[in-house]
Amino acid sequence: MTDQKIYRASTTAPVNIAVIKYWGKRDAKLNLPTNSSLSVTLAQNDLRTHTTASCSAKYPAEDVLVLNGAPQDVTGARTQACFRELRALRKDLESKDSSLPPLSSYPLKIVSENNFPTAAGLASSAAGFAALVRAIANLYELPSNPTDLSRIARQGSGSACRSLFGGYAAWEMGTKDDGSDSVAYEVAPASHWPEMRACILVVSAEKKGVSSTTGMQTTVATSTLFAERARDTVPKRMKEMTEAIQKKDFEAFARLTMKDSNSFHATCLDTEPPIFYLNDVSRAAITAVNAINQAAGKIIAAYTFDAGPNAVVYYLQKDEKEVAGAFKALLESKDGWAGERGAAVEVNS
Ligand code: 2P0
Repeated sequence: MTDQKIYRASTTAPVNIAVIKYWGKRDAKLNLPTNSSLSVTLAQNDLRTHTTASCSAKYPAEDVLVLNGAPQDVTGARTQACFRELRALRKDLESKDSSLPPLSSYPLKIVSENNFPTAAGLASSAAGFAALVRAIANLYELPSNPTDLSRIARQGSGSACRSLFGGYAAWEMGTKDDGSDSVAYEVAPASHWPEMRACILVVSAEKKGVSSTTGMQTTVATSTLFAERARDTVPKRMKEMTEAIQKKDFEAFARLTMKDSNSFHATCLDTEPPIFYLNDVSRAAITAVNAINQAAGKIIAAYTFDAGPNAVVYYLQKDEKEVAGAFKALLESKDGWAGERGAAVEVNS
């Protein structure tokens, strides 16, 4: 008799915001990067993807993925790579234990919900693929640890490998052609530096103009600044940032975060044709952070921008009044920052 059961597992994965940025692939098929990167994971409750993976012999034959209520194409190489790798691991378990139900041969149904705007430069693909991979790994009862899973999630979206960790996570670029050493690991848990806070200024919740995948490959092909960044700048900063986090040295963390965001956006500008992710409101946020730091007489706030105009500002809880307070005043006073466009989301990291 056919197995009538529906097997199910749920998980959530958080958004991560890089403080040392990933930009550039040396292998576009396997999502192998041209430099290592390091991120801070935002609090699970605030910005996350919730995913339920299920499978059943009685499901229609095609795998299904539904995101925020809308069916998605699952035939793309990235999603297929994740499904294929996870099924192979499950099949391996099944071949060793004949009492296990043959879930690897059942159609999958994945249902995901984001609680933040998709494709607005808020790393939705990172949380999305991390949650998808972990939900299926849980469904298949795979004995994999987060670093093992990060190798699979990376093939869905590069930055997804870092969202399998809380706190501070690094993605080691690796050197092997098969990508087996291009994985993420924990630099420090969130509890190591519980005073860290992040404030997100949603300048625009619209889909970005140039996708990361296209943008970064054009940068690799045309920017001379980029080559120096990948070769010299980032390896040095990875070490310095790791040390800043280990020592809980906020000034060093903040300075490196802002420098690396500037360096990443400089390589975008050095791309042919140039890529502009920042807009006037983003630049106003940079000016506001500089003014906050100047007024404090030291660095108490750090901005960073991904492939979009939204600002993420890091600060310590003790400086909440000065930092979040200054932004609140700015949100209320400046034209174009009112209402939805100026929404500030505060998160613990
Ligand atoms: C990062 N970004 O490190 C950098 C900083 C954007 C700027 O990772 O092609 O969606 O799926 O591997 O991960 C955005 O790129 O690109 C990104 P794919 P991804 O967070």
